[in-house]
Amino acid sequence: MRTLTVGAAQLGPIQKAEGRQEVVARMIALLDDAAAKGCDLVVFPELALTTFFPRWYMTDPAEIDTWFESVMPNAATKPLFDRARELGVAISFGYAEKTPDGHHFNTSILTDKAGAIVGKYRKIHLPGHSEFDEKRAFQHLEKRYFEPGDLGFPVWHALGGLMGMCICNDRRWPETYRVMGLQGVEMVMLGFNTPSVNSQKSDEGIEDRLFHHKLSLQAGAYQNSTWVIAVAKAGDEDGHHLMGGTVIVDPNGKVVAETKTEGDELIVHPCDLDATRFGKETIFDFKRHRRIEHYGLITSQ
Ligand code: CDT
Repeated sequence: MRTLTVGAAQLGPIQKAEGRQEVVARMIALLDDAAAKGCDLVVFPELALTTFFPRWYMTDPAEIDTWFESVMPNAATKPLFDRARELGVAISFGYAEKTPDGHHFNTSILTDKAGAIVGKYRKIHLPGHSEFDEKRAFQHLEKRYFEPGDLGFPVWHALGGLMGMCICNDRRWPETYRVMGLQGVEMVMLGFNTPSVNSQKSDEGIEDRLFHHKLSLQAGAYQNSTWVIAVAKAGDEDGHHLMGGTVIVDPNGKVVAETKTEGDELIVHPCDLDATRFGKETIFDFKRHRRIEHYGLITSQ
């Protein structure tokens, strides 16, 4: 057994006016709870430090940049890194990244138990639109504020396993899991901010949204025989509701832990990374069973 005890640390809503320091204090409280429960790793949501700002239409580059971090860790997040190091707990969380040469990404990182960043992923599948869309019930401007990630879908030897990351909308694409699966991934960590209604289809509500969310995660986990840790930012942000549904999915595709609320809430599960072996060596032994001569269309268009 290679057991990694994982905490999926759901965050409740973060209002537009809420500062990063307040949010980091909430993250530290979840981290403390996770450490007391024996966690090796705590996973936080996408854009964990702020409200889901891509719902707001902005034109002033200086205003837009207030939502981005140009250094990580920085003054606001240092207390989180310091506490993680003191506790000997690895962390993963998402934030808006501005690079030294001015590129903007929706990013997540993984640290080791000493608080050093050992992995970085930049969101590849950016949903939504880039200009104000009056036809939508609310805006989802990720294509305006972020560039598609430029790092691919790497996996990292960390915490005694092979770890991968993706972010929110990436979880709906089978290619996301398969590219990591082909590298032998044993645990995929992801955060999400998912509005509980479809801005272009008012009759698609929270029940359907939760269904598609779990369907994607469970299929990705099963078809690649990997753990999937999916962590929400949930609840009502300035009148805009985000669904919950933080889950831990085992390599058999089963949900083994799930949050019950839309607030700050920790769920914990001891994840045996060796439980990925059976699927990888039998039905999803890619080397033996895949027929890549028939898959060309997937990458040619
Ligand atoms: N954050 C994020 O990627 N949210 C999307 C909403 C899609 S609607 C434009 C998601 O796939 O959950």
